[in-house]
Amino acid sequence: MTQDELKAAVADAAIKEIEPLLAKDTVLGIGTGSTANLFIDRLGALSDRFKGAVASSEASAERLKQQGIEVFELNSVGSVPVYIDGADEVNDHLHMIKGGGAALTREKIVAACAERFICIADGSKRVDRLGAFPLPVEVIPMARSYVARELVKLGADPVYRQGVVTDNGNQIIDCFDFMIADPVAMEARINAIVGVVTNGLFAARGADVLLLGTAEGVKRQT
Ligand code: ABF
Repeated sequence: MTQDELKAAVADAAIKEIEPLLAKDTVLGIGTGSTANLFIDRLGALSDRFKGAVASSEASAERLKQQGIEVFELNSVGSVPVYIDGADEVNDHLHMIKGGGAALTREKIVAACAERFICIADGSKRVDRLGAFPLPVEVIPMARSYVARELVKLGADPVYRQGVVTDNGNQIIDCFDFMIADPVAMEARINAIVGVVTNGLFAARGADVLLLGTAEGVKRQT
């Protein structure tokens, strides 16, 4: 199976996973990226069975609207029963690196609000140790050089992602060559650097369910 077929299979599995949660007042949390897009495209057929969605990016909000799904501001929503999103890497503890698409801060906010986080990913995202994928860090623009110097002290090789402005008006530094032994501790340590908005480690609040697309079928891990 191709990577795209594996992503489509997990999108199908995610629809089955969330169907029992759908009710007239349900507002779903929806992520960003190509796997999340496949999920959004399938969700359109169910649009009359739930209230709407909050999105982790402007791009996903637009795609949801195209599917006839109403998009709400997070501040106007009381609860988010489930958040469905992809990942760049995921380990056995369901800790993740996310943010390859630069949407990490909004993704982390929606994930924090959600009662349950369902990670949807093809098998290539599964790793024993996080860090082969460059860890994104969203920074306030004026703090970029300072934050980069602090990231070097933590062992990373930081590279400014040129030309990218996040939905929040900030910039992204990618941390290369950064094998992460303790994701929970490193997430907190990077977030404590002044000028960091957030980093792409999702470990303090990891996924609750992983739907992983493999050649043997979709594997479900909790
Ligand atoms: C989002 O999309 C991100 O956090 C992650 O960077 C990316 C995964 O993309 P894809 O599904 O296209 O592999 O979930």
